[in-house]
Amino acid sequence: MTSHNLYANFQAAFGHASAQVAIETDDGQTWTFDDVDAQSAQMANWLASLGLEHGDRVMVQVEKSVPALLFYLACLRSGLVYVPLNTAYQASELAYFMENAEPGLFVGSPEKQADLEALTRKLGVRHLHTLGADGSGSLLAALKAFPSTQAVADVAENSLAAILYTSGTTGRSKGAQLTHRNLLSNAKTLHALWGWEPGDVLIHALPIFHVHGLFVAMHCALLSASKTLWMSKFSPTQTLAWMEEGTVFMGVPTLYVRLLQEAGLNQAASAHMRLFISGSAPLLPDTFNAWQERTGHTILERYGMSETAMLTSNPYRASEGPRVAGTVGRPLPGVDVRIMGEEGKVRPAGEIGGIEVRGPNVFPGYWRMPEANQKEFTSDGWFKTGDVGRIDANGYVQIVGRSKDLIISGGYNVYPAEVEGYINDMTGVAESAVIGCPHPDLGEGVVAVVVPAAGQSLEADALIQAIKSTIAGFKSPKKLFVVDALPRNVMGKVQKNVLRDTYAKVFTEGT
Ligand code: MLC
Ligand code: AMP
Repeated sequence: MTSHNLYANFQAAFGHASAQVAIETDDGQTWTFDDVDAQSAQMANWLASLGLEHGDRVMVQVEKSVPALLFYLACLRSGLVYVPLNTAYQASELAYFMENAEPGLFVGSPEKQADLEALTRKLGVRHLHTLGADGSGSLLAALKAFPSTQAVADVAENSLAAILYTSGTTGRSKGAQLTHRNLLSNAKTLHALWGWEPGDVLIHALPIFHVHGLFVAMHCALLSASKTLWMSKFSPTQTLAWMEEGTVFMGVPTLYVRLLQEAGLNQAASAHMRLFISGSAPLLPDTFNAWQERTGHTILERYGMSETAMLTSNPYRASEGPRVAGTVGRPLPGVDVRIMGEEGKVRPAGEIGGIEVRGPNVFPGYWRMPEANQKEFTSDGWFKTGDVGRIDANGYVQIVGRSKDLIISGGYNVYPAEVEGYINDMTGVAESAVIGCPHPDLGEGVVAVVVPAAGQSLEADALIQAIKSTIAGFKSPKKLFVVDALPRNVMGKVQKNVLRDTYAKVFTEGT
């Protein structure tokens, strides 16, 4: 019987390629598949020595590095629950995640050691270790005494592999629990659907604390024992240079927009590539068309989310149909997608409604949030994505909007209610509204509209700086307007659509 442990499935794929290069970094370091297995085993043995048990959470907020990836694999092979956090989160944002997930171990950046010591001590986190992008910190130093073989833990297929913090419509993030089965089923489906083969070479440009860079990209490469060209941080020139050797690239739309600004991007430069995949945010048809014109490649757009991993994909093989701009393709094999009307009836082809999903990829629910689970799943077991769309007569899903109040900036999710909460707490602020406006580089840019408290005056730039020093930079408003009052409807609700119209051109025309 094959193992339910996701890592054991990767390990099985390494067999024929064990001495080959698994990962090569932009500073020239390499790891073979044997190295990946041995070093993740060593980390797993160290984790066991800390007394961590199956199901314990391990929270990680570290810069992108190969050891950080190996540490994720070590958690999988130990049956521990990996909880990655965006490196942009500041101290004020961290406490909530620690309190909610109650990790047995927190791994952070060496530069933040002092703050983290205070926080973990206060919140009763048993172990704190550090891991720097350059290999510094206590984690790698602690490994030396441990053997580099380990028997991959047996897990039940519904054992948790990871918790990803997402959403927060009420101002607080929810931990999406993902099981080994969720991740393995999705990885196997994408691996087959997108035609992965051992000779493939992945160009890896995304961060590794989200579904896209960690699960979609890395799981496909590991399952096919393909080489990964590993960028510490997205660089258009490095990406272009690696296209000579690479075959698959995955990016959020902003990466494609930035690559299109490279004069060297053309058919010859991308001739070795087999597949360009986009997701995490809407790919504008203009970008899709410009890419096709410049490179001769048609970007494959797919759709997913933290709670469900991938849901739909445009076709890979021409025999399965065209890749259509402005659509996210058909439901993946084994995944059901339906469009639900407000009246509670499934909508026919072509009609717009809420996108709902069911399948082995769909998470079992949010960590310790029974009310949210009650609300976000239907009584017959479908998950409500919060996205609004239609399915056309050919079965292609088109996302036309979101019922959740969410901004996607450069592929990162920003929840207006959360940002408004921080702004409203600032001195001199009466209230605020945060919206997303079209942005040529980021897709949507964060804009805040703020009303001063009675008798107070506010200065936009100073307020932006104050917000930036409190919360992650990507959530901070790029533009802020001080106004006397927010527009409201007769019910007293802020009319965000009016604000979005008013400020629609702030990033494109600067008004
Ligand atoms: C960085 N900054 C951003 C930003 N990223 N601002 C808004 N939106 C963003 N996405 C700000 C920083 O705070 C900083 O501000 C300045 O930009 C420079 O920071 P940087 O780190 O040097 O930025 P850069 O390298 O240019 O990063 C841009 C980016 C990055 C697009 C490369 O954001 C990125 O890697 N995005 C990918 C996100 C991703 O992987 N999403 C997948 C989610 S999974 P200042 O003011 O201090 O200068 C998912 C499910 C699915 O959604 O379907 O896949
Ligand atoms: P996250 O919570 O970070 O996993 O973000 C998931 C959300 O990203 C989805 O609910 C969608 O709103 C959005 N998303 C992902 N892929 C696409 C896509 N290809 N087109 C439009 N939106 C997308």
